Amino acid sequence: MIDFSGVARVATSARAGLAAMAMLASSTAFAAEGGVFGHAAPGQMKLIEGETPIAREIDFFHNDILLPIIIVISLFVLALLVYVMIRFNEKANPVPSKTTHHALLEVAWTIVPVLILVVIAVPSFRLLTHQLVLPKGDLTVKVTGKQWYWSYDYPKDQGGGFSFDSLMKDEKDLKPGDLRLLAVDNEAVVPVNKVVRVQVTAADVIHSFVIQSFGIRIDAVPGRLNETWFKAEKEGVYYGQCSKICGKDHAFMPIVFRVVSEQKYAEWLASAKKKYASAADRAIALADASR
Ligand SMILES: [Cu+2]
Repeated sequence: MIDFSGVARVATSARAGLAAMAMLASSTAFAAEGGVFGHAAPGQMKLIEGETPIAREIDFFHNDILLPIIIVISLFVLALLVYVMIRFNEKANPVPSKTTHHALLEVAWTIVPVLILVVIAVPSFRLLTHQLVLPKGDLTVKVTGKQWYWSYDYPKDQGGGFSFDSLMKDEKDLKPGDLRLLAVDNEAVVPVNKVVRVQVTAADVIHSFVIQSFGIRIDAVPGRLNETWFKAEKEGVYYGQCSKICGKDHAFMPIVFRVVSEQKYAEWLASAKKKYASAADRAIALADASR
């Protein structure tokens, strides 16, 4: 999905001119590298669209199984209520029946909901199994929730051996193409079409690591390592957010994963190793100096 917020701004702002054109140009350049996924669109009614097999299964379960059943049940209950109001009001039915039990009716309204739940349980358990039985991973990334940002660890045996913090960009630091409240200073990067295992924990309070386009929602709990996975099939930028009320800046700890080709990932690994290793060295040097 391409971000059209830049286009909307052109239409509404009289002094948009050059700045907006620059924004459009850069967002098309951005789109050429892959899509932008996981942010709400203007007027959006449905879930954010899924971009992995699991996320699509969630979409199917919600849109094609749960929603039709919910609509039918709601209409049925509404019809019963309307019927009761018309047929059994005081005027239409002055002498009420004294019936208190009806065996067949009671059996029916117990059995029918059970059958509905059994029908829902089959795809529900299948989906849960696909989510919770982790396939063999090509790559593991460890994510730690902190008040109020995320830290990412790339293990050494996979060419990593560094970690970095990822903080939301201030409004004044936004570059063209950056989404307000979603863009971060350091994005996590993963290769396309690889099974990425994500280990999630927290350092202070409970957070929740959610990237809806990946179909991931998992709690980040201090002292506990939760694990989930995704396999991104398209290159691009995927946005997520902390989804547990975790403190005053809960709304300002977005998650950004950039999915790139394998070659670009290798390039990023090499540069990230230098960038974040030197940052870690500096921190150690500072700590030593302050002793
Ligand atoms: Cu949080």
